[in-house]
Amino acid sequence: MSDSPNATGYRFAEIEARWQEYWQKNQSFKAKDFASKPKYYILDMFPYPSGSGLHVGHVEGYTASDIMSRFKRMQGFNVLHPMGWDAFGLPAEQYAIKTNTHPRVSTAKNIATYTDQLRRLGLSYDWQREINTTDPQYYRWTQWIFSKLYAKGLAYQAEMAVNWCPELGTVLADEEVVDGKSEVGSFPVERRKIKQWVLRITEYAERLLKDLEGLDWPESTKEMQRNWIGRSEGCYLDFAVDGSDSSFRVFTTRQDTLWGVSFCVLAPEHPLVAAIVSDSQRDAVSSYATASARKSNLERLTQSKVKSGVATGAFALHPATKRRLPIFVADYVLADYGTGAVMGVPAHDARDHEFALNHGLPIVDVIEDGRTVDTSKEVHLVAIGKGRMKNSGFINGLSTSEALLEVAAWAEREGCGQGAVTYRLRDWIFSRQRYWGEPFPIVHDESGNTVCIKDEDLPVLLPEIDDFRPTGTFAPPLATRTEWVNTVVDGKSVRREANIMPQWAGSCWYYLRFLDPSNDDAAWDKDKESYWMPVDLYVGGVEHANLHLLYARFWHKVLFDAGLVSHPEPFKRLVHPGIILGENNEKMSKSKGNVVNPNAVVAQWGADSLRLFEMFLGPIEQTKPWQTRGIVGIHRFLNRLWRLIIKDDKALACIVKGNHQLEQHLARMLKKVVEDTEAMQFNTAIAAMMEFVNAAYKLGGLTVEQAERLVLVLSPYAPHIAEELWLRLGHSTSLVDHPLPAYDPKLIVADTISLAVMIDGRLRGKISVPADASRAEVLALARDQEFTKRYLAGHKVQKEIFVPGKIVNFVLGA
Ligand code: ANZ
Repeated sequence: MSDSPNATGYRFAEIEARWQEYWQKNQSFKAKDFASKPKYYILDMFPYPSGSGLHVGHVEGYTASDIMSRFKRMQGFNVLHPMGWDAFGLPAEQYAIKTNTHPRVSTAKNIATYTDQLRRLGLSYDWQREINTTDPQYYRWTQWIFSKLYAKGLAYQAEMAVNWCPELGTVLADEEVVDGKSEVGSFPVERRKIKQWVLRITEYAERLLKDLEGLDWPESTKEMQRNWIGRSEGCYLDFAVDGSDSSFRVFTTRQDTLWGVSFCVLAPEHPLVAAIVSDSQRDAVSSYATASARKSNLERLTQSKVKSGVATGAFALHPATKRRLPIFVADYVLADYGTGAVMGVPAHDARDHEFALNHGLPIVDVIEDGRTVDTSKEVHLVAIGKGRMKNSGFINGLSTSEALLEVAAWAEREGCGQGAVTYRLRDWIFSRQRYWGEPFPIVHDESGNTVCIKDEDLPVLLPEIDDFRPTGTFAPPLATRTEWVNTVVDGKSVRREANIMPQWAGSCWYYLRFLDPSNDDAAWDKDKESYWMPVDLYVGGVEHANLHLLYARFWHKVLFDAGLVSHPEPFKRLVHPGIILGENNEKMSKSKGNVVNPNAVVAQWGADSLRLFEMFLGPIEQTKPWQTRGIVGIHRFLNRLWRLIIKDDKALACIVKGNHQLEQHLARMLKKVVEDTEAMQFNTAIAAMMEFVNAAYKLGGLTVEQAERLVLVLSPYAPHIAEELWLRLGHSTSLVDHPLPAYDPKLIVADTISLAVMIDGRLRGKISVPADASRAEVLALARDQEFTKRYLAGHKVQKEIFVPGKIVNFVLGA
C-alpha cells in the first residue's frame, strides 16, 4: 500500500470548523438530568480569564478531561462536563487600575477570547451550563452560602494581621508580597492588625484530615493537605512564673523530655510578656518585639539558623523539680501555634539546641539510646519511641513512648497540664480590602451589631464605581461610597460591610451550580444534586492542593451538615496535569521568550494535532518540555491515517478482505487503548494506535469495518478527524454516543515465535518466545536454558546480540 507524502486531502481547518459547528448546533454534549444511564461528572478547574488567553498548560488538562468525557459517553455514561469562569480576583483589578478599564469590561472581553479558544479545541462541554462567578445571579448564592456559615457561627470578626504597605497606601494580598517587600515597587511591608471576617475552618480540621482516606487522589496531594492541617498529638504543661501569681502554658509533643528543660521561650507577642519583663530588660524586649512584628510566620521559621532572642529577666519554675528556668522571648516561637510558648529542651530539639548554644544555656541529655548525633553541630536528635529515659526523676528507665503517656497522666493528676491535640491549620481570613469581589451580605447597625441580609433580599450588588483604586488607608474602596454604604434595613439605618470576599469564594461551590445553573429559586435543586454528585473526576493543577481544594472541601462539609448536599466529600478522583515547560526545559515565561501560543499551533497544524501531541508528550501527571518537532510527527500520523482510509479525497481506500494478523493486532490495540484510556495513560494509548496504523500499511490496508473500529477508538483523542472519517465511512449520525468498538478476546493470545540461540556464532539450540517479547525478556529466557548454561559455564559474555524475530548470539571472551 502506498504512503505517498504528496497525497493530500486531510484539510483539518475546514473539517474542524465544520464539526465544531455541528456539535454546537446539535447540542451534542448536553448532559441530561435524571437520565436512566449511569451518570459521570467530569470537572475541570475552571479558569481565571486573564488577559493573556489560554496557554498550553490549560490545553493539556482540558484535553485530558475531554478525552475522558468522550470516552465515558461511548461507554454508555450520561456525562456532565461543564465549563465556566472564575472571574473575580486581584489581577483583573490590577489590570483595571493600570489601564483605567472597568474590571467588568476587561473580564467580559477575556471570557469571549477564552470561549472562542476552547471551542476551537473541540472540547465537549455542555455550554448550556456555563457560569460566571461575577454574575449577580451566581454570587447571590455565594452570599447565601456565606449567610449559612454566619448562621452556624462559622463566620466571625476578629483583629487579624494583614500586609500593610505604607508607601503604596494599601493592604496587599500575600501573593503581592515578596521577601517582606511589595511586589510592585519593592517597598517595605508591615504586619498590621485590622478587623477581618474569619471562617472557622479549624472546627473541621479533624474531618478534613480523616476524610482524605477515602479519596482517590494523588498520595502526594493528600500528604500536602495533611501537612497543611498539621495535626500534632502532645500535651499542655503549665509553668509558674517565679515570684508572681501568673503562669503560662506550653504545648509540647515531647513531654517525655520534661527533665531536659533548661529554659522557656515565649513568642514576642505573648500577652504575658509585658507583665513579667524586668525593668532592665524592658527596652530590649520591646524593640525585639517590634522587629519581629515585621516578619511573616514563614520568615520567622526559616529566616535564620541562629536563633535570636532576648531574656525577659523573669524565671519559670520547672513543674516537677521546681528548678528556676530563664524565660526568653524569641521569634522562632510563633504566637498563633499551640499556646505561643515552648519549653526549651536543647539536648533533643534542634532549634532549642541552637538557641541554648547562642545563649550559653545548660544542655541536659535525658534519653539513653536511640539517638543520632550530628557531631559537626553536636545536635542530638532523638527518634521518638526508641530511647530509654535517664536523668528524669520518676520516669527513669521508661521508653520514650511509655514516658509520653506517663508524663501526660502525671500532669493531669497534678493539675499542671493535660494531653492535647493541636493543628497547624488556622482559621481562614475571609475579607479583602479590595473592590473586585463579592460583597458580604452583612450590615452593621448603630450599636455595632452585625446583621445578615435576608435570603430574599440577595444579591447585595457590587456597585459600579469608577474609582476602584486602594484608598490610602485600611478602608476598602467601597467604604468611600457613602450612598452605597449607608442604607436602611427593616426601617433602621445601617452601614453595609465594605470589605469583599477573597477570590477563593466563588470556586468553593461552583461545581454545585453547574448542576442547576439557571435556577432562580435555589442555589441548586436537591434531586439534581443527589443525581449528579459527587464529581467523579476532577482535573486541575497541583498548585491548588492546599487552598482551593481544602476550602471547597470545608464549604462542602458545612453544606453537608446543613443537609444541603448528599455526600461529605465533593471530589472523588483527582488528577493533576504536570507542567509543560518550554522547549529549553525552562518554565514558559514571556521574558524567556519560550511561550507557545496554542492559537498559532491550531492554525498551523489543527486542534486534533495539538490535542494528540500534548497527550503524547508523556504521562499526564509528569512535568515535561514542549517539542515543536513532535507536533510535526503527530500531524504526519493523522495524514497517514487519513490516506489509509480515504483515496483521492473522495473514495474509500479500504480493502475487501482483511488480513488475519492485522485483525489480531487490531484486537490487541483496542484492548490496550481502552485500558490505558481508563487509567488516563494517554501517551501509551496513542503509541498503540500509531503502531497499528503502521502495521496496517505494512499488511495491505484496512477493511471498512476495521477502519470503523480504529476511528471510534481514536475519536476521544482526535474527535474532528474521527467524525469526518466516520461520516465518509457511510454513517449519517455523529459518533459521540456510539459504543466503543468490541473485539474478540480469543484473538489476543500473543503469537509465539521460535528463535535460534547461538554461542560464538554456532547454533546451540532454539527457544520459543512471545512475538512481542522485549530484548531483555528474550535474553533472560535464552540464558536460562540448560544448554546455554552449559556452554557459558566458566566464560565471560563479551557481547549479547539480539536480532528480533531471528537470533540470539552470545559472544564469549578469548
Ligand atoms: C519540647 C520538645 C522537645 C519539643 C523535643 C520538640 C522536641 P509539631 O510537631 O510541629 O506540632 N512548639 C510548640 N509550640 C510552638 C510554637 N508556638 N512555635 C514554635 N514551636 C513550637 O511541633 C511541636 C513542637 O514544636 C513542640 O514540642 C515544641 O517543642 C514546639 F525534643 O516541646 B517541643
